[in-house]
Amino acid sequence: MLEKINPTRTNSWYRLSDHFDELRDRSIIELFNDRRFEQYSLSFEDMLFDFSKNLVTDETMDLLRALARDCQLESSIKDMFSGEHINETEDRAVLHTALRMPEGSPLTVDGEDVNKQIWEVLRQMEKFVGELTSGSWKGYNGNSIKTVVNIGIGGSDLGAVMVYEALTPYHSTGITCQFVSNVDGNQITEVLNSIDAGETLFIISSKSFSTIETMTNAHTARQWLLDQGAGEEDIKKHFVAVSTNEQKVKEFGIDPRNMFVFWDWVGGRYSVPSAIGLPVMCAIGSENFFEFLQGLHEMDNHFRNAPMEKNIPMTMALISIWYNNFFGAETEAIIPYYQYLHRFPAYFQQGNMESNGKSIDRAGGRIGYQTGPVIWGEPGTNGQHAFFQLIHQGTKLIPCDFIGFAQSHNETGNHHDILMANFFAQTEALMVGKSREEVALEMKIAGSSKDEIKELSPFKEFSGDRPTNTFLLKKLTPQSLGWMVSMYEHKIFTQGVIWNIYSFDQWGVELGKELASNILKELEDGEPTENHDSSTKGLIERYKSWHQ
Ligand code: G6Q
Repeated sequence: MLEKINPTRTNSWYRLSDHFDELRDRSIIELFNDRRFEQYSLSFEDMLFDFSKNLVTDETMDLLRALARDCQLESSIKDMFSGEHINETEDRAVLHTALRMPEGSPLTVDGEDVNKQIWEVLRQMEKFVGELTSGSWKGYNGNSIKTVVNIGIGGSDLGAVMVYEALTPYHSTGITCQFVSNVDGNQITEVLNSIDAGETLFIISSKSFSTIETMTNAHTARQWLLDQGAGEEDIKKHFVAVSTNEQKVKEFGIDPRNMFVFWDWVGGRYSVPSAIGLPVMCAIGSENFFEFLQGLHEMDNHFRNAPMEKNIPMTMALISIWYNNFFGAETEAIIPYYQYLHRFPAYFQQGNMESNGKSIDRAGGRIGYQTGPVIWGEPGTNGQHAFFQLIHQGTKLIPCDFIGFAQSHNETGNHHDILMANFFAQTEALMVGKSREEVALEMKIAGSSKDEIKELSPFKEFSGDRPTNTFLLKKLTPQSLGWMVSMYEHKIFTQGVIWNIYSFDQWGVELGKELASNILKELEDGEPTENHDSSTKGLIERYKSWHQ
């Protein structure tokens, strides 16, 4: 069981507070010497993690590692990997790491060999994808399947979308996927308008098989298929389910043989390596999917076994705690310089904010310090022409992760060099800034008058000292994507342990699932709206009068 230690009451925290007072007014650039890059970067396979552009010294890192030790990080890692019920508020193990263990590595949890169960499902998925891609799986009119539509939301959508998009260059089976998540009927309408019923297979992805958005979309898709000319007996040819709830899957009319199971110890936002990844496997094939699992597993091993000084997820977590809890940084940006990773920030927005957006500690008390930051981001270079202004010159401190690749899947002239030139230039500029004197000199050379220089130079000055992490990888592959996903997952875990919170429940999401149901009844029955504050009542009444 995870210990219940208030991090702010540890010796290392007190020492970090003193150390912060000493370091806060120094600049990152003055910490640089010839060896800083070497000393403040770590390598893992074909990935380089450079954290030298942060306001940290050896003492900072030592104290942060001491904090992790004081908070029992090492025993917590053992507890997670061995299947202890560390998700205590739901009394569940947390075993997404088991999902990517190689076949034949037995792991017994609650009396079951989970590795055997996992690989049975992976092989079932492989067989199914083989039937789709060979054309032996036929739709109601005898055609083979060309399009897969995944219907799911949150953890049953975001991971699959992110990996599907990220691995676009590995789409190799001839099957394309579409994703429907929102209960907003506009989304499913557009998707249904774009597909051919006889060549489409719907995957209904829902751990509970009772989420209103998913079930509403699933029923709409089912009715649409019937309206296109399929019969009830054809439903099984066009619908499969990914779920933990066999009873509800049967009630929907899906043949349980076409159900791909996962387990209560797989959290939604950690579930893409499970059967939730089925749409991904449909597009990239089983070999590539297994390579993705292998990458995840390799980083799991690194996290579990590498010493703290060399441990990438731990180092990321500790640096982030430094800014979050001592400098008061409220947000962190993830900025991939690779278009295929355009959903990566959104994926880890959920991963991080749903896991560590908590204000009650593991002892049930209200927390008096900051926990999870707001996570956001967009791909570079687009972000540069949008929100980078605030990162460079705003009043807020925003630590950023920059992710880039040495090799592109589409070199396309010199596009990739231009992209990467921006990538390197931005982290350098964020750290170094531009002084008033440099601005004045530049303006002078450009022919500006003394008055113009005096008037405009304050606006053109950049304070610098804006911290960044850089992740430079050789190439985006299923394996290297696996490294990155696991790396961020374990960063989140490490922080949750130190912040003394439960990272694997999500009561805020559960609340959302309940709230709308009462109002839905009021919207549908036409009765006067009662039992609300005047704002909510006023809004509902106006909606009803306009929604005739
Ligand atoms: C993820 C959350 C949440 C969940 C969705 C969908 O960790 O629990 O995003 O995945 O609410 O839930 P179902 O899979 O049960 O439909």
